[in-house]
Amino acid sequence: MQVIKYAFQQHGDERGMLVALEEFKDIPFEIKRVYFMYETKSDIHRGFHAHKNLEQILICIHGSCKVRLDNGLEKKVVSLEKPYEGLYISNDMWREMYDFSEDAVLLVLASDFYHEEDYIRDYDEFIEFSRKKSR
Ligand code: T46
Repeated sequence: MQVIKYAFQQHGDERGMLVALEEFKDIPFEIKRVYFMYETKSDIHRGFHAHKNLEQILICIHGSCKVRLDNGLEKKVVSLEKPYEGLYISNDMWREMYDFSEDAVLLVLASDFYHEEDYIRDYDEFIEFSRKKSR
């Protein structure tokens, strides 16, 4: 399984750091939605779904968290600990976010608006979906 983790360009000077993200340049898709999660308790696991079409980039802009990715054949855990790191997640990855630090803010850039019907929330359905895709 290929994990795509970007290290975005950091613009730093004596005032501090700045990261700028532009669609189709730093981010490989049109950014149609931005959301973020914070105050996630350390024992909480979120996600547990894949998507039919959505592409996303996850950036832990403060604190840290882990993401477990599962493509139906393999699983990998990725740590997000730096505000300039972005994890690309294609639609066909089952994802789980966990191990949030108390101060974690997880920012997500998404290629589409929120559509509940785009979610695959049943694991067996996800396995069937990924098998059909790889046929
Ligand atoms: C994903 C992972 C990384 C909205 O109303 N609009 C939105 O854009 C989103 C993302 C959520 N919501 C509502 C739906 C739920 O009532 O916010 C509530 C929490 O969403 P959810 O349980 O889907 O959150 P997570 O953390 O399980 O998953 C989210 C994204 O939904 C998902 O697409 O890939 O983060």
